[in-house]
Amino acid sequence: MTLRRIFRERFGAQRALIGLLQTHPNPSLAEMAAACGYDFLILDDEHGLFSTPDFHQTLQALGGSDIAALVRLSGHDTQAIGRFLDMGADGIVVPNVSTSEQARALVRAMEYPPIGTRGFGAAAHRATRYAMDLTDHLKAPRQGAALIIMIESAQGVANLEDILSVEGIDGVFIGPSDLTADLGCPRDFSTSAYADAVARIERVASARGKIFGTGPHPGYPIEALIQRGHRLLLIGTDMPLICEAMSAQVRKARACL
Ligand code: 3PY
Ligand code: MG
Repeated sequence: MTLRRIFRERFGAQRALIGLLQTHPNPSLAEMAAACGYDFLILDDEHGLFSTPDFHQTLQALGGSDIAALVRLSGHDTQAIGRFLDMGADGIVVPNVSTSEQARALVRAMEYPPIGTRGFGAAAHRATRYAMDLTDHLKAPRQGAALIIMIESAQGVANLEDILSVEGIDGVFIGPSDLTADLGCPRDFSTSAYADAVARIERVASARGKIFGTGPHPGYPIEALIQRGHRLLLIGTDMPLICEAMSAQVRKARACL
């Protein structure tokens, strides 16, 4: 995170933000995403293959760019939040948040004591330009750090009002695959249970003034998502995107044979 690049401030603009999920640890790939103009990149510790040095080097590769670099945690490890913020992540995405107790612990992990539980190590890391920005950082440690929760279960949908009443959550992502699985119909996006869950998330997040979004999926194309108020649009994942481009190229070449 640089002082110039504060992801949360972009939530105020009404424009939708478009992002990519990166699962393969490669700083050049992240650099390419920045060059291609995505607003944000989520480096994935839930399903991705990043080691700690991979995360660090990938965040370093984005240091000079305007893209916001978020990390999706592998679970609810509150210690990991401080570590990724120390490395300079612009935000944290947390999978499958389903209760206000979980939300409270996550928010507290974003703050230093006495408000929160974040351990102090920022002075040794990129987040403060190795202590050169320490004074500013200590004045507003949360300023550069967004917290986005994912709703991926029926319990999370039912508890969303309570979850969002916890001060300090900036936005909501819907995880369509895990949510449909929890509803008993993995990746079937056509059921009324799923439609009701999505509509409820949209309604509650809007009423609480929180930015929300998801990725386009069957029945929910990007145009419909924008029309329904989604402003965090995760429009692709690195490996399927590369695979798609490769397949299209091979198909095109074969058609000429
Ligand atoms: C899901 O669909 O479950 C996701 O987590 C999308 O990233
Ligand atoms: Mg998921």
